[in-house]
Amino acid sequence: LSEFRDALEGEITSISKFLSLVLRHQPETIGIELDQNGWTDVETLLKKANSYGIKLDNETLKHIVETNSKKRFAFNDTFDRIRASQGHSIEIELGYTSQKPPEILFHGTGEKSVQSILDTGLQKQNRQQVHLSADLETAIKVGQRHGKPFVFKVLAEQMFNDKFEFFISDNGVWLTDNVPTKYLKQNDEK
Ligand code: HQG
Repeated sequence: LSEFRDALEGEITSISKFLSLVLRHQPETIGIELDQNGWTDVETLLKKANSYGIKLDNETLKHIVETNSKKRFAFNDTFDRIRASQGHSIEIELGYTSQKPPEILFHGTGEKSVQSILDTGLQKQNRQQVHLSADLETAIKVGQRHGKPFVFKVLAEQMFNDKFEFFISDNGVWLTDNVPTKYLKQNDEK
């Protein structure tokens, strides 16, 4: 049975990637629109997806929202709208309230970016914010997406005391606009 399970899991993963594409980056590829807070109508999303040959129904969508490993997507209270909880490249207002972060947060990147980050600090690049995590393991995983991983410690509490704003997304990712070099430490540095 394991091969059927693997096949199903593969399908779920590709639908999840499709949802990341249209809910974070390019809704226009299937002709949907996100409102200013990133929400879109579930029925329209399903209809448009189907019209582009993506087989997706309400039940599967609910399954993905509930079981997605990083809880990337969220429904509104009435389950008729959906959005990505973070990770957007298009400009939207997520509406999270500013919060005091833990003393230290982590950011995983690829070794090839380290020098540039030391030169200019962490920049949001194509996304709307810099993404940070409260735990080291997550940062290592994120870094692995960019080649040989490298983890920076971010002196988050110190930044907060210096009036930088921090937000935590519904799925537990810490967000901030940028991190100047003076708040960065290599993970093994004291
Ligand atoms: C790097 C995933 C050179 C930065 C993850 C990163 C995350 C610089 C890359 C979420 C730089 C941008 C975001 C500078 C930053 N010079 N490189 N000054 N400043 N960078 O994908 O943080 O699975 O936009 O280190 O789990 O890797 O999609 O950001 O390597 O939460 O849900 O520029 O995406 O979530 O890459 O990942 P990304 P990220 P999902």
